Amino acid sequence: MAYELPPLPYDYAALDPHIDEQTMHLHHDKHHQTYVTNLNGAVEKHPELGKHAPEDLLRNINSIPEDIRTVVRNNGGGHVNHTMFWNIMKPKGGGEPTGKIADQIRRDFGDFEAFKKQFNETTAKQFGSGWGWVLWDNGKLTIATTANQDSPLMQGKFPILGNDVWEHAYYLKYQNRRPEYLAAWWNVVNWDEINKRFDQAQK
Ligand code: MN3
Repeated sequence: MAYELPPLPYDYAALDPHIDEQTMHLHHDKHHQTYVTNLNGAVEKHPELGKHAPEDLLRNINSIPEDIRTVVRNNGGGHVNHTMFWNIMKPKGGGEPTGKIADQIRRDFGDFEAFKKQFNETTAKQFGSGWGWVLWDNGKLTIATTANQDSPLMQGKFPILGNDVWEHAYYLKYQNRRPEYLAAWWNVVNWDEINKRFDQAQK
């Protein structure tokens, strides 16, 4: 198999009470696994693609053979988005941003509260399934959403962080209350990992 489901970097119950154990099991073991399985199925038809990092498949989505392009877009996107997602969270996370990303947030948004408010409001409004993003875009941080599993990498933008607003990410605990999930999510963000991604974005 070209691609593999990475293990969750902490226990399934570790993000409780903000994200419950059952949601983490279904989300990681079922949803993420399905994206990996479907991506592998597509790449089997063009095995030469399987030696590339999944991020590179997305960056070059327009050169993926047409017969598998949509499958790679949806499932390669799902794989890359979720791999990032598990890593930018941690138990006992949250708090104020630290390091270089804290400075950049101040520069581009004034303060953390204003940044969070803009992210939460923008992401709450994403119609249907998708993601809210903080992107590194031409030397500044911007906030955006994408539908489905579309990755900002397909538009040449680097995702510094993203939150999953598919209902599978929050419905068991929060039902239709997406804004409540968005507000709680900041309690589990991993600023160390987000700083690593910020460094990577600038390379
Ligand atoms: Mn998801």
